[in-house]
Amino acid sequence: MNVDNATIEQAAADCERDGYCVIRGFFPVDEIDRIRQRVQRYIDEVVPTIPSRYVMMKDNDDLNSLFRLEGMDQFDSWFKYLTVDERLASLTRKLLNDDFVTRRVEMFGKGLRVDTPTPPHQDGYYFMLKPNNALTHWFPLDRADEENGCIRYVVGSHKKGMRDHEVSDVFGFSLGLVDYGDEDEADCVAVIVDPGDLICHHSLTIHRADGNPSDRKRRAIGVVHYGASCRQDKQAADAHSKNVHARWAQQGKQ
Ligand SMILES: O=C(O)CCC(=O)C(=O)O
Repeated sequence: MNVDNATIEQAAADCERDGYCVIRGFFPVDEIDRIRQRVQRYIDEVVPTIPSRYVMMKDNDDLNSLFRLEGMDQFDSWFKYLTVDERLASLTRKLLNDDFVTRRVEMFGKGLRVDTPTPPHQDGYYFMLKPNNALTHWFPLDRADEENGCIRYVVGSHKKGMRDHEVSDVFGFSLGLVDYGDEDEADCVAVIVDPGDLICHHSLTIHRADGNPSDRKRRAIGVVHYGASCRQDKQAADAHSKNVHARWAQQGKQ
């Protein structure tokens, strides 16, 4: 679909109020089919050729446990179209109230009966930007609902600033909120989406997801954009990334 102004305005109002927005039927279903095919090709042909830190599996011998493909646009130029796509770009500029630079395209997966949760976190904590103005587009390749680990947002949390995070023991998610509690959970809503739908969330919005005890996959693509006016503490961000990967390597995870 072309994104018309009314849709963009509504998305911006929702995102400003809640910290996230959902646009139903944003992508034609045949486009999602093509992306699924390219993800499969990526797994078959690209994954064997790239460093393991860009391919995260809970168990390296079990493809069903694959939960993250990082930097897909870096290793397969086909995915770059998502970083310049004018439908997403016009939405991003409006929601960030700024021009943008793309951080990366990634896949978030939850395989069948892989009951690993996504800890509550704010993306901005590890983006290390000033001001903290970034946006993630998250869209499902499979229906995502309460049974297979859909994303859950703490409504309005983007207005309450950055919270403290600590090292998370969930492999692949380096940090989680220190003090996520009942009050947060009371404001937390499960966002059920079908292939074609698009979610956008701000880098200060607290979000989490349950594991996937079901017999259905839950795969999604994430495209992260930073506001062009933000400055990143690159040294701190690189040091954090290095530490995290060293820790996972020590645990035999990479
Ligand atoms: O897909 C997930 O479970 C996590 C996604 C996420 O944390 C994000 O897009 O920032």
